[in-house]
Amino acid sequence: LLAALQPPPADPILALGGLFAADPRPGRIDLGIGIYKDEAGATPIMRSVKAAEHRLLDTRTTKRYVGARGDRQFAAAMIDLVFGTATDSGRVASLQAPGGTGALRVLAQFLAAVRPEATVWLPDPTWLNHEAIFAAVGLKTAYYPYYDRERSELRFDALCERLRSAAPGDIVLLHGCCHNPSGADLDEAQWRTLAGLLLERDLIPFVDIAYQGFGRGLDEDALGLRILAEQLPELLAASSCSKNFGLYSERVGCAMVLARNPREAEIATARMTVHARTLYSMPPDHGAAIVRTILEDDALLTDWHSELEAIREDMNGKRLHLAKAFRQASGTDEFGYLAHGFGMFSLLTLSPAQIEHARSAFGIYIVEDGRINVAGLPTSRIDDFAEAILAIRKA
Ligand code: PLP
Ligand code: TYF
Repeated sequence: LLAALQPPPADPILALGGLFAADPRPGRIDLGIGIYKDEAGATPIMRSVKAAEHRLLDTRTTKRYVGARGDRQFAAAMIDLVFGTATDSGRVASLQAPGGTGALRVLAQFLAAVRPEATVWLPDPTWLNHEAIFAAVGLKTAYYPYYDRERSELRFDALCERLRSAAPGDIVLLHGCCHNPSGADLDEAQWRTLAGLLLERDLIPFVDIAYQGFGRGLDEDALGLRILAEQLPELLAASSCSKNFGLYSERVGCAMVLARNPREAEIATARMTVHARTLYSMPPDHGAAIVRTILEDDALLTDWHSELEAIREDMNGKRLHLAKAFRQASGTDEFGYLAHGFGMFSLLTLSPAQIEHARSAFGIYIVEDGRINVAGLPTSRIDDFAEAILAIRKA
């Protein structure tokens, strides 16, 4: 069974974390995995989350099974958080899932069962796991142009042109906001253009929204998804609470399907539970209970909003500082795009050798495609970082 087995290729983002942990240099900087970090490099539990946990500890009396749909009040609250008033909530099927990844996988499994011939179109570039998740359920994937690494900008015209050639009934995966890895998002006009194109070509959007609240704000970050929901008859969405609630390890997410009417939505939910049952039976309860407790309580909700706003402002402040530091050190505006990106990630145009050089000579850990987690960069190190990157590019 095992004698001929080769080790699988490593996930470059997770592997980088291992290298960082093994590096004894005190001043090293981890810009790898996407977790929010404060100035001290810590990822503390949010105040509102702690308060909700205390409340659960005091009031919960049982750990009975939650069922394959998970917590229905959580799933209903997530529809409001993600879709707002863009659609009648009765048209949305929703199921609590283990993280955004669990939601993606349940929806992929659902698609493989109902539309096995479809191609899933992914942005180039995208999160590495996307292709692997659809491949795991036997769906074909293809890429549409999304981001120009040389010019550090969106390729919206090329994106539209490629999607016009997709077959009717194909699926188009979109990042709801804070695109991973580029930080480049569509603006409102582009979302509207895209909605028209998807409608005209009979393509089904699949929105992965893993960073709601990290870009412009909770409602602002859902704007693209809501435009699609208003204009298209059907849509899939995978939402994650890992980042915006800081619940990474608890595995909280939600799989949602916008249907044409409540009857079809009920069927979609029932179909998703079949996939959940064979994948993991039922989702873990604790994290979703925390999220529900916060979303249903005015005081906790207000506190969570202000914590999220502080995180967002910190990241946006770092982006401005970073762009300014590069402008001062380089005398050009080549890095101005860093200030205009959203969420945690942006891409630097560096060769593999330069990325390796950053690690060995400066202790700066950058993902192999040049992705940096802006939140991993302490404000006190931003100027040094810009100078180090420019020195590496000159070497
Ligand atoms: N989708 C994207 C684009 C991501 O970057 C991530 C990573 O964190 C996820 C989905 C899944 O997040 P999780 O499964 O940790 O909730
Ligand atoms: O892109 C990131 O850094 C996050 C976290 O296999 C992550 O999405 C990275 C790799 C992975 C799982 C999660």
